[in-house]
Amino acid sequence: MKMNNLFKRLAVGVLLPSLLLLSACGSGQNESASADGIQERTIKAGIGNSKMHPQGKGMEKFKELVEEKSGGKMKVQNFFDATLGDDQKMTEALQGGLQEVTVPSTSPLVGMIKEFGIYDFPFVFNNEEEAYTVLDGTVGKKLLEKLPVHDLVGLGYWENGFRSLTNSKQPVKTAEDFKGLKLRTMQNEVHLDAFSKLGANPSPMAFSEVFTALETGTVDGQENPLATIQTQKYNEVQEYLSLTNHVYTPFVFLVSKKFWDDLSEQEQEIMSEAAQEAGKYQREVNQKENEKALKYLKKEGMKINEVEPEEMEKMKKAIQPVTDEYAQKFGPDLVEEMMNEVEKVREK
Ligand code: TK8
Repeated sequence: MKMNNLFKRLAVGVLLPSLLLLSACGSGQNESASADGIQERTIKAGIGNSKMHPQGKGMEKFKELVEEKSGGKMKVQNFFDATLGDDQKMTEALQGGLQEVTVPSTSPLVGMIKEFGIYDFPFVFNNEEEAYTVLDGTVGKKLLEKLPVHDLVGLGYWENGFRSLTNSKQPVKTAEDFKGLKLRTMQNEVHLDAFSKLGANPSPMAFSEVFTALETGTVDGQENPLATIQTQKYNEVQEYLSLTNHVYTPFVFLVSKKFWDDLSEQEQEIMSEAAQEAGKYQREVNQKENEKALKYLKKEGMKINEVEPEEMEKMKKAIQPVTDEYAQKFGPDLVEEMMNEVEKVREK
């Protein structure tokens, strides 16, 4: 009894006020709000790709912009190469308030928000402009609005981009060439089912495990945009690069909602503007670096092939049942809205 009372008093007298004090301070800052509404803060940001990848360059731009706009009060600490964990793990760290920012591919987030899977339908976008129209338009916004109930805030889309296939066995020129290939895919059911439909043996795997899996032959191949193939040095363990461009992957800029809710309006604006400005820059860099990467990979001796449009059409047909099935699951109206947006760009 006595202990109990003592504990209660301690709780009310010491623990409670210090807890209140802690939550008033929020995470990562040590000064109270100043006249301009900006406090000293440290923002821990992590991504899966390297500092040299366009995504890394985007993060460095974000850091520069936040620090500049906050007069040096808000600091961004960038962590690259999945040192804080892979996309799913970092997203969970944001939800728990242990990390402030991450920019994952949307694909591994489908376990949380299934509708993100509409971006995983192969051969939907023909070029970046079509993708930007959907992502920056009403469809893209609707999906970002699904984040806050999961303790996340989405500040827009960056670009991972069009994915192509590498493997150690053979050039992939036709739908038949996928048969029997052991492929790493992202942790995403649309990708898994689509590659299965083509006759490949796909297995889902976190990004940071891919190089070793390719090197040891656990899988024969993987698919990613060219800048990733270059910066992850997949060319050292893969002989063939087939320019399939089979699907476009966006990155989504995520902030921990716990952290976000603690920010002043001014601070939220700084984060939001910086994420968008850096995103614009990142998309430009990405397009340029993907072009450069193709030349680099050729020079490094990868055997590169294109895929004829009729063969692409056959691949698309083969996986149509998968797309149809998931369109039902994700919401036919949403899929229709996306396709209408794409059509509008095509008609221009
Ligand atoms: C990086 C990943 C990567 C993605 C993948 O964290 O997993 O293959 O393309 O860019 O998001």
